[in-house]
Amino acid sequence: MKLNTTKELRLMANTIRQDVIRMLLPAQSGHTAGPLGLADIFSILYFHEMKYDVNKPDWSERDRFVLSNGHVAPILYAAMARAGYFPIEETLTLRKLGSRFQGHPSRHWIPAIENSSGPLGEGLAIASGIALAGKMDKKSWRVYCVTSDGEHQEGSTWEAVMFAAKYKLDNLVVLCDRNFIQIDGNTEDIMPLGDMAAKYRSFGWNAVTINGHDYAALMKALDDAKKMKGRPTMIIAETTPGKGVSFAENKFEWHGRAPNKEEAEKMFAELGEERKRIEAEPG
Ligand SMILES: Cc1ncc(C[n+]2csc(CCOP(=O)(O)OP(=O)(O)O)c2C)c(N)n1
Ligand SMILES: [Mg+2]
Repeated sequence: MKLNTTKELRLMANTIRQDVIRMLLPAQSGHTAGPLGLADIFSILYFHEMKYDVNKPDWSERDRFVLSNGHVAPILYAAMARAGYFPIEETLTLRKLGSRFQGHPSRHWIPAIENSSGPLGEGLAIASGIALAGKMDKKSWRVYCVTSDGEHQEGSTWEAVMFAAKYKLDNLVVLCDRNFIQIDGNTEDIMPLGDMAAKYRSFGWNAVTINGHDYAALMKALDDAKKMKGRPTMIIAETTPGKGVSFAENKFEWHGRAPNKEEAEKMFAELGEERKRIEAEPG
């Protein structure tokens, strides 16, 4: 499903943010900050950018989407449900015994999920391998990968960075959720990552740093990536963890906890207000 305007995409981001809260509440465990921070990126990827067919999840010409930081699963489930892969109601079984919507995504149970994830630091290697296969087969589909800043503290990520540059994987575009938090603190306190785009450039990538909630900037960076020849693209998307909920924004404490009933009500209220503001804007 394609959405034509930024307003529609922003409303979709608001919808999937609310879906995330709806999933986390009955689960009473899971991650809040990352999924809320990534909602705008997922709205653009699933409703503007990527080529796929929900009725043919294994369509050979689909763009491949690799989620590396699997703990943000609720935002992936919400976007895929709203795209039409499965009913949104089923995602409310998040983290329940027997549900296919576990805390981290599994490719065995859910259509169109290319990679199971959860162990961090694997996705970029998986995405690079898929991109190389696409090149060897002379395919026109592209590989989209979402990764996190915390994952860049792992050596395996940098092995994949070298690999993708060596094989000139210009069919690969990676978005890094640069939210400056990880499980137990701020990234720059725990293991500083510094200027990530500069690091990527020095490894031979095309790399830009943008505001990960700026629709025009995200769309331009994705378009530029398509025009880039001979280099993979890294979009360092600076996001606000917990985006949309004032008391959760920029707090690493919300990395891995679910809202209780009272907190969820406040979250719905704030997101509901934001929805009204977006709806009131000119088309
Ligand atoms: C290999 C591995 N080590 C540790 C973990 C535990 N873990 C889960 S999320 C996380 C924080 C990673 O940072 P980031 O992805 O930036 O988190 P966020 O921004 O979503 O808070 C850690 C250490 C894991 N899932 N995999
Ligand atoms: Mg982070």
